[in-house]
Amino acid sequence: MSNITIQKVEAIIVDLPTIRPHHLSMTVMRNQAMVILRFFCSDGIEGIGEATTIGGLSYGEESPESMKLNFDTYFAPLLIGKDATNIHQIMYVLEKSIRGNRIVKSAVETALLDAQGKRLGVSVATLLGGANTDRLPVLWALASGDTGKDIEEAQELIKMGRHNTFKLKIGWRAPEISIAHVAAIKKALGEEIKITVDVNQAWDESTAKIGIAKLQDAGIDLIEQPIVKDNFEGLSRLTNMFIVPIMADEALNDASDAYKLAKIRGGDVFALKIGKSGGLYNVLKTAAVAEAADISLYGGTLLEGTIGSVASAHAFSTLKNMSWGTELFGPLLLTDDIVKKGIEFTDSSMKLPSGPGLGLELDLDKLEKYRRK
Ligand code: MUC
Ligand code: MG
Repeated sequence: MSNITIQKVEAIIVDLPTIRPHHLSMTVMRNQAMVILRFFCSDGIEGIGEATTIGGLSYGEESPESMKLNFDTYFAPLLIGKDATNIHQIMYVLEKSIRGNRIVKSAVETALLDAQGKRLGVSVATLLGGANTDRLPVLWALASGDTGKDIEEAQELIKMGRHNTFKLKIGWRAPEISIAHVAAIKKALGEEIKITVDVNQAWDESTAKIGIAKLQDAGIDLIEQPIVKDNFEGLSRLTNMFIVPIMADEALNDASDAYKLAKIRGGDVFALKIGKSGGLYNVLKTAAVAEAADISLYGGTLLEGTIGSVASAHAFSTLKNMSWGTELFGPLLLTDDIVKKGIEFTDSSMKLPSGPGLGLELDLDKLEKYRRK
């Protein structure tokens, strides 16, 4: 046991504006609320983490407000005075004492890894065993709610070289309207541009059978979570029925879900997210189950800002094959940032920051500016 302890912790809700409304099947996001964790350790090192979800309580069971309240009330007393260098020991205590709250657990583990990396002078990816790559492919989600605007947005981004793959968020309109929207975008962008579709659980299984057949005919590359998350057998039936790959997102939280889905082939691809899994080590366990079952990997997001996206990128960078790339574009959806130097997005990919820990520095003025009063 080291004598380096966690002395003080803080959870700050920040609200950042988005560049445009972002339409999902269950909500329209007009700004993003993130809970930023700051851990101050007895050796003078600070670790930072981020707990972010989508649209209050409309996407998952944790909201920004519940995450801050639960952190302050239940997590903080378990963290103060603990050995800051023993991350597994702290996470085991949290696992035993606190049910669920996976997004907060992920942010806690991120802050501990950031501090430990800074302490040892190595990156979070190095702490996880080493990065396999320092660049990860990043797609962009078209979700303005308007077909013409989505096409213009995509064409501009292709011209800039920022993205060459697009994910379309559908399911909030009637299936025939959604499918016509997807087909029009695919046709306008052409063969070389990959298009994936996220239905975010909006269809029942029989609607999904008809809808996916049409999306497959339109040349769509990947279909994400077409049906309700609990219908594992349905996901398995759809996976067996179609050539176009089906991806499990909301159905899959941790390695135990991954195991249950893998056993029945509920998905050709798994969307990994540190928030869903409850941390970086856990997301790698989920990935290990997928790899064992020959299920492909995709680096997902809960539309985190820079801290959460970089934490995800450190974990994803250690995997040997992220064959479907990532969607770590969250920071690009925001008009501003709360870190000094953000992520570099070029060539349809992002670069992993190179400094110790996450490789990020908080901008305290911006943190104050966007802090919820
Ligand atoms: C989801 O379900 O994948 C990720 C990108 C995006 O636009 O929404 C999220 C959530
Ligand atoms: Mg999804």
